[in-house]
Parts: sequence; structure tokens; C-alpha cells
Amino acid sequence: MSLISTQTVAEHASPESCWIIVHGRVYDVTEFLPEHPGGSKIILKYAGKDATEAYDPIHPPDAITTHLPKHKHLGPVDPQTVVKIERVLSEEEKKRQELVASRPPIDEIVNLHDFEAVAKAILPPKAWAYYSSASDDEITIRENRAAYQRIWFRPRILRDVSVVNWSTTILGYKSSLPVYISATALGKLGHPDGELNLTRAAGKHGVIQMIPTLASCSFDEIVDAAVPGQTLFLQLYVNRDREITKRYVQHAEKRGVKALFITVDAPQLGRREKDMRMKFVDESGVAKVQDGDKNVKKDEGVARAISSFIDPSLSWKDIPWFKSITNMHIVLKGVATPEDALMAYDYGLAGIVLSNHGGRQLDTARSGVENLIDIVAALKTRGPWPNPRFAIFVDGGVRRASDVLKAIALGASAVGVGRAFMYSFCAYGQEGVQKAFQIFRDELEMNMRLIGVRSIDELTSDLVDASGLHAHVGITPTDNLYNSTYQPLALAPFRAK
Ligand code: 173
Repeated sequence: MSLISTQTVAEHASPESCWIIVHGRVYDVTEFLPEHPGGSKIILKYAGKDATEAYDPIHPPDAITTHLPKHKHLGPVDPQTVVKIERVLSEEEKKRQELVASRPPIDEIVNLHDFEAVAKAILPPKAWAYYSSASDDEITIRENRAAYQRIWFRPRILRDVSVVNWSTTILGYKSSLPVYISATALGKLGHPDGELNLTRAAGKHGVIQMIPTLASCSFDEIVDAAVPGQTLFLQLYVNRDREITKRYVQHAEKRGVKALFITVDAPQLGRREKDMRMKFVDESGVAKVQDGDKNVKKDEGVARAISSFIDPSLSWKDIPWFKSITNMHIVLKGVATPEDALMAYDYGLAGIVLSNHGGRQLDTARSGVENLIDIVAALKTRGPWPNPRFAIFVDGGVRRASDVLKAIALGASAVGVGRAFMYSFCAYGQEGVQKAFQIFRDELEMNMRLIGVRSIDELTSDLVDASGLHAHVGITPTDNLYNSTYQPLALAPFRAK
């Protein structure tokens, strides 16, 4: 195949003929412009140019090759024509890099909040805004933490806790922790290795990872990074084109993924205002809110821009179809009521995740751990509990082993942790994730001894007092560690004309 010069590429810099370079190869994306989930405007910004740097954090490497027909792959760029441009760092970026270099040594990290504080300081503002944001007034994201603080322990004494063991099984698969890594999108916004940090750390430590549909690394890259026998689950956003979903699910099963977690709380993406406001700021830090550009989609942040493929018509009627295309365990992620929990059970599914999507979807949705109480009570009406054929998981706001133990005592099989593991790799890469596992182990050991349990199956509801959990008003202790990482929403800025 002949080489294409960068000068030739530069001649195709319009909506009528739009070529871009990604990873040293030239693509004609003219006809793809209207179909791009993130809109055509962002591609046109790179028309006739190298788009790799903007492409990488948002797309898996194979996205362009699989979505663009072969005849639009024009060939490799002529390296002799590539002019290396010296990047000029903004003052803000220079400061950020200084902070990265001077971040605390990992030995000084003693809890999961510390990772979040470091991540907040060193992440590019857009990444922090996207990761940390939650919907509307961010009431639910805070309630996810507060709910755990309304549950108190009733510890038992004199039970010989010289040996304690926190390993367990999750959907029948061994796990060294009663915690799994929940799916979070776009890992490369926060670290060049993205989700692979999680896969590698999980492989070393026998922890289960749920691969996100919208990972920055490709699905196969993640599976290839796993060690033999490492258990992986898959989080699924259901595509409007069911053939795409079918291929994806069946490919995952073929590659050894054990369970499918179908996200059911996001028929439309929540409005995350921190993320939305970031769209208004260009590279020079100038707000674009009032520049009169009609094409700037002012109501979309990173996530909304890439979520248009998600099918809002998904319904219970689709469940038999999922069961017909895969033998993996099927779990619904984002269940919040006893009514829906019973339906999931009656449809013969393997389980549910009581989740509010980390507070990023319906604001003032209750916390998963609060919903757990009513949902366990409802499932008990279907027969003996715990039921080995149906698992309940909880996620949202988990930062301490004590949170994990409370959820399990109230009936959860295991607990999902998303942001906290993500922040740990944003701050320290794979080593950060391993340290986060170690912190969970240390806290589990201490808390289990202090509660008087030797193994996960000894955690029962009489070990906690959740009588205040449903009280949504009253005195909640100030959560200093969390409060210092929680960033308040900002009001719209005033600007002189
Ligand atoms: O919470 C999210 O940000 C999320 O789930 C998502 C959904 C679509 C695109 C990107 C992220």
C-alpha cells in the first residue's frame, strides 16, 4: 500500500471530504460524520490532521477499524512528511505536572479517601469533572456515603477471632475479597494504561473485575491482560442495533467471561453538571458559553456525547432474548425496588445489583444499601434465603471495609466498588489498585475481629442496627474525609459582553 503524505491529508479538511490520521494511518470519515456518536463537530476539528491524541482516551484502539468500512481505510501516512510539533504546555498543565511529580509516596496512603484526594489534585480538570460528577444536585452521591453512617454495629465478643478469612465466592467464582471491581467508563482519561491497571492488579490478587462496555481499552486488550483462570464479568450497555449487542455478548462468552451485568438504570444518561460545564471551556481555558456558537451542544458532557447508541426501548420483553443468546449468568445492574427485584427473580436471572449508578443517574434515588432491606424481605417470600440461585449485590459509596461488612450482614453477596479503584489507578497506576486491595484486607481483618466474625458467611443481620437507615432527616455526623474531596457545584459564571 502506498504511503500518503500529510500534505495530501491536509487537503481533505472539510465536511465534504474529511480525512483524519489515527495511529499513523489515514481514514476517510466523510460519510461517517453524521453517525459519530460524539457528533461531527469534534471530528471536523481534526479534519486533515492527526487526531490520535484526542481519539485515544475516548475510544478503544480498534473502534475506528471495526466501525469504518474497509475501503475507507486509506493506508499508512508517510512518516517522512510528518512534522513534529513541539507541544506548548499551558501554565495550568505545567502546574498539574508538578503536582503529579510531587504527589505523596504511595506508602503514605492509608485509606481509600486518600486516593481520591490525590486524583482530584493531579487529574486533568476534564477527567476529574467526568469521573467525580453526579446528577443534578448530587444528593444521591452523598447519600450513598451517608447511608452507611446510619448503620451501626452490634459487635459480639469472646468468639476466638485469632484466624479470620474474608475470601468468598461471587456467582460461584472464587474471590479473595467480598468486593468486585465495578465498571467505570473511559479509564484512559485518568491514566495511560486505563482499565489494564485494574485487570493486572486483579489478576495478581484474585479479585474479580467487571469490564465496562465503554472502556478506553478494547475488550480484547483487557481479556488478554488477564492471567489464566482470572475471573472477568462484563457490564453491558444494550445497543439499539441488537446484532451488535449479540456479537459483543457472544464474543465475551467465547473469551471466557463468566457473567453479564446488564445496566438497566440508564435509558437516558443523567445530567452531570460538572461534566456539562467542562464542554464550555476550550484549551485556553476560555468559557465558550456566550460565544454564540450554535453548534456547541451546551447540554452535553463527555458521557452524554458518547451514549447515543444506548437503547432506551430496552424492556422486560428482551430478557428471554438475552437468555437465548448466552449461557453466562445474567444480572441486572441498577435495580432499586422489591417489585423489580421479584421480577428479576421470576424471570430466572442470576441476580441483581442494587445500584444508583454512583449517584450519576436519578438524583434523590435511595442508596442501594437502604433498598437492600426491603428487597431481601421481599425475596424471602419466594422461599428459603439466602438462595444459592439468586445473588444480590450492592454498590455506591463504599470506601471502607466496614461498609462492605454492613451490606453483607444485611444480605448482599458481595459489594461493587467503582470510583475508589479508578481513583487508585489515576493516582498510582496498577500499584495503586494493589494498595487499595491491601487497605481493604487490613480493614476487613480488623473489623471482622472487632465484630466477632471469622468468615464472610458468619455475617448476619443481628450484627448491625439498621433501624435508623430509612430516616432521611436528622443528625448525620460530618464526614470530614469525604467532605474534603467532595467538590461543590458551581453557579453559572457572569461575563462582561
Ligand atoms: O456513568 C457513566 O458515565 C456511564 O455509565 C457512561 C454511559 C455512557 C457513556 C459514557 C459513560
